[in-house]
Amino acid sequence: MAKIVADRREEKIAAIETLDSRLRWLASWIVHNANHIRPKRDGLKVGGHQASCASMTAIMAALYFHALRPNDKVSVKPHAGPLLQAIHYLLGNQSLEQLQQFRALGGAQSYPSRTKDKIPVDFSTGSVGLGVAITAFSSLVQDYLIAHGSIDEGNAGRMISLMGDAELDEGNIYECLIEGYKHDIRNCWWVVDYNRQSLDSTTADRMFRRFDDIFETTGWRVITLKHGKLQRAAFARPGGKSLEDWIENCPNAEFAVLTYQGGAAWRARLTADIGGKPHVKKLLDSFEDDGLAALMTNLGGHCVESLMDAFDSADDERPTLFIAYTVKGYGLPLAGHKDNHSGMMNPGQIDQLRMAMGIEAGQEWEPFAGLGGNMAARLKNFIGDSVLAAKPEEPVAPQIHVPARFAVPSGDVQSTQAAFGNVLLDLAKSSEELADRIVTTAPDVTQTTNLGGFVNQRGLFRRSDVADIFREAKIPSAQKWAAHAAGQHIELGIAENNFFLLLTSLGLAAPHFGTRLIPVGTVYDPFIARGLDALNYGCYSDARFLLVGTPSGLTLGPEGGAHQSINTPLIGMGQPGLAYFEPAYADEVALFMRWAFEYLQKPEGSSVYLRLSTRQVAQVERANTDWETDALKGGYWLRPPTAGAEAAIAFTGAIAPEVLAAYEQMLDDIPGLGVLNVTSPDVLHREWSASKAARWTDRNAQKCHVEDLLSILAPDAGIVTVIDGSPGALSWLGGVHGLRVSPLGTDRFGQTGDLPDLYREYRLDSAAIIDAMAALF
Ligand SMILES: Cc1ncc(C[n+]2csc(CCOP(=O)(O)OP(=O)(O)O)c2C)c(N)n1
Ligand SMILES: [Mg+2]
Repeated sequence: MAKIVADRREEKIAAIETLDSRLRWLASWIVHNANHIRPKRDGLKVGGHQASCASMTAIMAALYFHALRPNDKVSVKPHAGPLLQAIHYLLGNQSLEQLQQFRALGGAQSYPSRTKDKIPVDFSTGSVGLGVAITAFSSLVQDYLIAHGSIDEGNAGRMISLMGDAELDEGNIYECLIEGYKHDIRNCWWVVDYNRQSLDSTTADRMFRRFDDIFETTGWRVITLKHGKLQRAAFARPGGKSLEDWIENCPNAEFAVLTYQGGAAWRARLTADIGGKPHVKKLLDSFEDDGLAALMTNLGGHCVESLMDAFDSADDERPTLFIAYTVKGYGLPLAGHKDNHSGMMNPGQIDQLRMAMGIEAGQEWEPFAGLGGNMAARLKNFIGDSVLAAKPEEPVAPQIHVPARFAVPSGDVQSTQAAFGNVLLDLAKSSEELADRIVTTAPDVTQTTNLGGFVNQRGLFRRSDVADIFREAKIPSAQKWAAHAAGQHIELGIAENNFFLLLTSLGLAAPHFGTRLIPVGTVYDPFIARGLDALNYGCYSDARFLLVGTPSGLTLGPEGGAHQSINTPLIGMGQPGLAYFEPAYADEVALFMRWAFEYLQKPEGSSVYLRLSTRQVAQVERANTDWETDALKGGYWLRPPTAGAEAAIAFTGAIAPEVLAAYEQMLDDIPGLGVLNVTSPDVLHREWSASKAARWTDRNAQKCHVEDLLSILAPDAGIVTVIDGSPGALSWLGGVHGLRVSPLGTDRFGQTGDLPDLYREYRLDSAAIIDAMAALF
């Protein structure tokens, strides 16, 4: 019995080793084809990373064809994209055409992409570090869903990152470790392709071993795979200890140089350094040059058996870091060269590799070429029987009902931030399913962004209960801060990267886990910039969430220049996958939130960003709800102009009172003057530019809201635009019908002050609006 099991394991190792080299070939060939065979029209290098792929073939073969469980999700380092493509090609999930079009329009993407690739991609990658940390947050989301009864504990998958070692330089990794420790994350693996090379060069030796400490400190188990079984066998032989010690002390750069130079160089160097020690010469002499090179590069990350053993040994839920020593470019003539990151084999070198693989010319794309009929058939079966082959497609989670209207928070004078908190509070008190699916989060700004009401109702989330010590001590506080498994607010420390990655993970719960969550995250508006790449990453992954940037702008007054956001409207406009709205009034907040909860569930929808303010603004009387349709399209006439009017003020957000005051003062002089409330510079501009593009594409020409809105004005009318933010967010309005514009807004750093002073200084007050209008005429 034991023998049969052992034989099966031997067979499995042999199959995975064959896959290992097959993946090395296919990834090399995909890149080679794109660069050297596919005709080029622009003379540009296509690129691709043969060395980064070769570094990781055994790791990926052992993970996907041995360790993977049905519910595991894997994030693949960007530069190993071709390997993931090759794996799915072998499985029959990827077409030859896609591989031949690698890095071409419509073909396999350079880096794994959830939205653009035809193969299943669990996590997009590209911006190093983010694709790693996302797995930790997804394991937290999985725990949330387990605690809330949506996933059976027994069905928990592992969230796995296959990462490059240079990703360990990204600060977001450590922010994530700290947060992960606080939340006691589990079922998370990071496997480091520890080739000790980044893009520029070899990495510093001084960090050696420090990573163990850092990860262990934050609750991770660290498993280091330094040596393959060939090396371990050699170390056990006479003289082996000296060899082991030599490797242990060899600096990264020198190891890389010798790897590149090959067997003879290894021999010369080892002989010089340790040849005089007992038995070493005999040990070295027992290997031919090629054999010696193979021995010296037989690191743990290239040894299928060691990898399988390591993966098997982590058979619990503890987060685990595998440091798998590798050689960048392993098995290729590029191995070890410090410039190999974007280095590529030339046609002669790829030919040699092909011949070494036993693949005949013309058979390069044949998945199992050169293996012989029996072996090919067995390998095909082996792949077909794998867990990966049986993985179902991502689920499509049902949509969650959104009530037809949200009640408008009452109050004649309100801020949009308070209104946001009150709408959420109403929901929290309701029995709507929507309310149960909302998950709120904030990077240590829960209370100051008005999430507190929701949190008091719904509780903080922790896998195990955490008491509210202040409450138990009967110290008065408006906040209930107890945490439990049913809680719906995930509190984060101040780290905006973590915040956006958590929003991303929550926003992918539907496709990842089959349960839709409605994430709502609040952040101080200026600090969106701190997590901007992670926000972009979330949007690129098509994660769906409601982002609330608040408070914003100079309107923050005494908080001063370090907290007053200026260019976030441009971020809102420029960011694909994120619809930006900036309401002025509480009823707009209720309208946009309701719309957002629906829109972020739609297949063709996106995430939504609300830019809010703490400024108390007198609310306007509404005669009816007619304004709502236009408000959702990006703008409505708050004070409609008369036909042929000579002027209008177009504004966004919290400076509404200054705008209305200026309007009152100018109305006598400018009869028919209009006030346009631009609720979304983003949606308005996007639709305008799409409608212009439509005439050149095959899409049906769209009707354009901003053209409609402005067409009522006289052909030579003037517009004053005003926003508490970059004036460029609105000044483009003049281009729609060629109207003259006088743009107001902030394009200098803010400073402390009260609102009258600041609005005067930065020309956001009604006097400035009137001056700007006068300048137009
Ligand atoms: C945020 C970010 N900065 C820079 C780059 C450019 N870049 C791509 S790969 C790389 C180094 C990768 O080294 P490593 O992670 O060790 O990967 P490997 O050696 O396995 O190729 C850099 C700097 C990037 N993709 N993302
Ligand atoms: Mg590296």
